[in-house]
Amino acid sequence: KTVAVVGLGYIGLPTAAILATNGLEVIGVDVNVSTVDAVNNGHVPFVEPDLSIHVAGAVSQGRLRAQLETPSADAYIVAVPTPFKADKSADMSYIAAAASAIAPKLSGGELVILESTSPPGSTRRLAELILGMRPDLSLDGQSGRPVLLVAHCPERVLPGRIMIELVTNDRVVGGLTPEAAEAAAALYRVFCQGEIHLTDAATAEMTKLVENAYRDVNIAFANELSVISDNLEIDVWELIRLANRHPRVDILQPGPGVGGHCIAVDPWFIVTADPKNSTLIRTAREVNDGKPGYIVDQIRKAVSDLEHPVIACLGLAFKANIDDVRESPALEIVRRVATLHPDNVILVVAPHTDHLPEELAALSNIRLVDAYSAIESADVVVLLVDHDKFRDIEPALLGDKKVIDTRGFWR
Ligand code: SAJ
Repeated sequence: KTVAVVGLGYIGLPTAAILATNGLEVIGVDVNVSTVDAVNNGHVPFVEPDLSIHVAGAVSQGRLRAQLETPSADAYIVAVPTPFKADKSADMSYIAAAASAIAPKLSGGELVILESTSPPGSTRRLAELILGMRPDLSLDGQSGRPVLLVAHCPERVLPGRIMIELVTNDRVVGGLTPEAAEAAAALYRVFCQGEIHLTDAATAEMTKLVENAYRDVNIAFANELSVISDNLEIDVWELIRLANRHPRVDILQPGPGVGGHCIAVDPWFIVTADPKNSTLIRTAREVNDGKPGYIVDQIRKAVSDLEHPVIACLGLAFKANIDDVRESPALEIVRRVATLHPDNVILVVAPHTDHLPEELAALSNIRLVDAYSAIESADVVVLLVDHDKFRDIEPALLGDKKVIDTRGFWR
């Protein structure tokens, strides 16, 4: 059996590697030449624990190779990005491009799985795009036309733990037909030790979106509490710790906002699908998106009575212990502070990377330094990301500097 994995990003590459190390012949497809070259040399173009060893092993065994062209295969896993556009609707162009590349390669009987997190109806749309180009095929063998099996199997792995969670998490597999769901489940059973739950494609799409919206709503609750607590001069961390002693209360942690390519994006796909009825989900998004602005305002107040203040910002990534800055509230805060205070020096500490991301590199008042020199030179210290590496910083080092601690490290 040959599997083509279309899109070798944070999800596609781990999935390709794990299928290959479990004995399948896997061809990875990506539009990016440097990604294709890296994979063929056994390298991983981003940071993810244990992934390199899987990729290097699979490539050296000859079971995984990457190329620009979509090949003929028995199964296709589409793991391309579904970013949102300015109007918060999903950009389906990468899925459409994958459909166009797959369609001419089919001869009937193949399985096409959409893994990308997608708005409700996307799996059917993918099938319609392919069948539009291949009217000789059908989803159910109607009029004797060969079958195309189409299913949705959303990824649910946590960045930083992808290689473990790929194996241990349950999977939800939704088919456009029951046969498609069965076929997709059989493929995931090759490496997945969790339970595989079969359903229809639209329910599988919604399941994934709902998981992330659930988390977003809960983080919004914590973020709203932190603003209320500041206003009432209550320590929100102590408040949450105490409330969580109740057997049925489990409040999450506030922070500078919600980032990443999933939780900050997916709830919008629900809102766009039914704007009238998704008040809570939309409001949670707005609460979380409002948090960076609130922190920027706190920084503005802290520097207002200082002359030429130096501001240290600890952390850039969207969450702890990774280098990923996609939709990162920390990055957004640094960018806004540097732009608002062009005459002030902003010292940025990003322990998981050695360079500033593009969005910041152009701003001349930002310098990338280590945590200790940043704190030493700063008048205002802003803790943005709960990296383990920052946990060792003794509160005594902060002296009488002004501190904005968005993660409750130095209470
Ligand atoms: N955050 C808080 N407070 C918290 C927890 C998180 O402010 O108490 C923030 C983080 O700092 C970060 C954001 O939320 O900015 C999201 O981080 P996360 O660790 O909650 O989640 P992701 O985005 O890394 O991964 C999520 C996971 N979804 C759920 O837990 C429901 C993961 O399982 C999904 O596979 C992933 O989204 C995805 O790809 O959709």
